Amino acid sequence: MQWRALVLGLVLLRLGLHGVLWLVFGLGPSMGFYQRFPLSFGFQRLRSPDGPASPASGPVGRPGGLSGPSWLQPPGTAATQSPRKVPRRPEPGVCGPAHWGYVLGGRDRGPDEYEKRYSGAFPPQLRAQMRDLARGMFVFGYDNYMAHAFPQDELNPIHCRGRGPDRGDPSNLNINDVLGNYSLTLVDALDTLAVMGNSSEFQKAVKLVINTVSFDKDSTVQVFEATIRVLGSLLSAHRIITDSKQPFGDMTIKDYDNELLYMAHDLAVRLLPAFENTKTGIPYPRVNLKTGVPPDTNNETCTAGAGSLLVEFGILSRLLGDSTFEWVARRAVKALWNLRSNDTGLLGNVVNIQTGHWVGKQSGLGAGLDSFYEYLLKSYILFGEKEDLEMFNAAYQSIQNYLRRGREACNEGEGDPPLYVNVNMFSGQLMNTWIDSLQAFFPGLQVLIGDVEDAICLHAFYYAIWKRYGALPERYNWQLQAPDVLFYPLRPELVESTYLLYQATKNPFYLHVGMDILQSLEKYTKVKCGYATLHHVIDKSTEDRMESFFLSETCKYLYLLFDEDNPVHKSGTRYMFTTEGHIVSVDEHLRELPWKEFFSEEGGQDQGGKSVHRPKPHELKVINSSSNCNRVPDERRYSLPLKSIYMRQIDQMVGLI
Ligand code: DMJ
Repeated sequence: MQWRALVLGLVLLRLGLHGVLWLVFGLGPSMGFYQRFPLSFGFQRLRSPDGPASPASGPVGRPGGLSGPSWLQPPGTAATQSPRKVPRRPEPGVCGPAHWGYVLGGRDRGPDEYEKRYSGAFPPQLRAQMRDLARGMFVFGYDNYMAHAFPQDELNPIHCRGRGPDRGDPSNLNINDVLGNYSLTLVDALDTLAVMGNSSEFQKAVKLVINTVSFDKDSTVQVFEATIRVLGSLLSAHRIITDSKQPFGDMTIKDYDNELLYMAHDLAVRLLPAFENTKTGIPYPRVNLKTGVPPDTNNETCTAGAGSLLVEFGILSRLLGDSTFEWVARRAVKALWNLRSNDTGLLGNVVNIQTGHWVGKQSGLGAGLDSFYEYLLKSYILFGEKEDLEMFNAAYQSIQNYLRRGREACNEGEGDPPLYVNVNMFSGQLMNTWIDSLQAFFPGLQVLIGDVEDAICLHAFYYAIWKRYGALPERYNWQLQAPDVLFYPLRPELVESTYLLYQATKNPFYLHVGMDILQSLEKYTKVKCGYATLHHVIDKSTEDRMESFFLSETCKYLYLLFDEDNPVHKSGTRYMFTTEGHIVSVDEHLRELPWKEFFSEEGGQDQGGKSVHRPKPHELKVINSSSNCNRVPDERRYSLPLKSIYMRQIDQMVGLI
């Protein structure tokens, strides 16, 4: 009797909890804004095709009796179907409205209702309002940084103060990896000023950077962070200044003499010691900008940190006509690539740069690996080197084979909707049941390769989490359906994917998503002098930190989402975003090698056909370079694949989470 009472009590408790969630988070009938745009976010436990869900404890992939979400099961099991071949294109007639009528089951909604709900539902006035809100968000953060923090690296938005490296505690890597005492936030924000068309502030900021920022600092920074946030921004701003077409308004600088390019070169040279004395060619994770690799340094690096330098280093090399930078970055990518598992084709997340031994065997899409994949594709887009695309395609296929769980198609078939999980790189076995917020960049990457249907699915999953908390927790446990790590440092990844999906689909749904994100940022993170990191996505407590990527990425993508006529996505121009959201125009000039060949380990030939000795890692020295950056770029449109999507696909997807 007691036992039965306990079970009954638990059932009632659970029903009560669902009721509370239903009321508090609006997971049931829509209210307010969502009366016009109703989405139902049923956070019900996912069920396997043949029975109720059960906890994911116990060995995964046990033959027979598998239970719980199919995400727990290895790919290729009956429940999950065989690994997905990519890119998957919907077959005509299969994904059409008639089929969805079946998939949606009881929810009998005709096409008209979906048309009404999602199409034309975002009036131009509202869009302009949201664009202005995004610009205002940037301006508030930027102005406060300039007033209270510059020339320090970051703004502490709650106490209205500046923040620099933590000299008192060198082990505080969370701060010291990023803050180099080089006015990080100002540097990182340069091209956002241009994208927003603010030429006077852009010109002022560039002059400030030229006149006040120096890299001759006793700062030990992470090579990756310095590259994507500082080097990338300098190069992007340099290209904006020297662009003969000036699409953003007059962003030229009087008497500009390539100073930003020289600064980029200076910084890159200071990062080069990371590539010396490494047996594998994989760089050390950190360098001191004055003294090189610290004697007590760590030999372990994450894959993304070591393998996502090619875009910035490649641009620098090609602008300078000096292959050194691209060569070291490319060698690092290849070294990592050669260490992938023979069986799965996957890479781990942490590697020893001397032994090539994988210290972290977790393979996933988030922290430690995210931008590694991103830069394989983006390097190809920018430089046109076939080998980059080949590596990307192979990596993408392995991701589909081993990381992607759930049913093959987003909107049809048996099983749970798709999700990308973290697995052991050698066995493909599930390693944990969380995903991290960094992974939310992946749908954006999928848009770039035209796998839009899958991107829509995955994006909807992340958006559903955002809806629940008004932010993305750093880690979310999909089995427990609760955050594992609770902070949200104003990251851009979901906005980035939202923007790219909007560009690909032009579906107003993504404008609604953007509006939702803007509104929660305003509501939960705006403080006295800027926008603050959310310490806890549930109780909404804040931390006194505004990371530089908030201005360089989060605000930029939000603004671009609503700024329909921005030159970034207008025809006649073509831009790509670096992993830090810096814009780079894609043009033939960057596809030309100013040197003849350089990809062999031994050496290559210069333009005159003379053979060139390729330095070994320990021989690397600063190589003088001459600038050829004033060539007029040959603009050609880089177009995202434009595909229209079906409205109910979204509705069904979010309803399933
Ligand atoms: C940024 O610095 C970049 O987007 C990077 O690739 C990942 N992390 C942050 C933002 O979350």
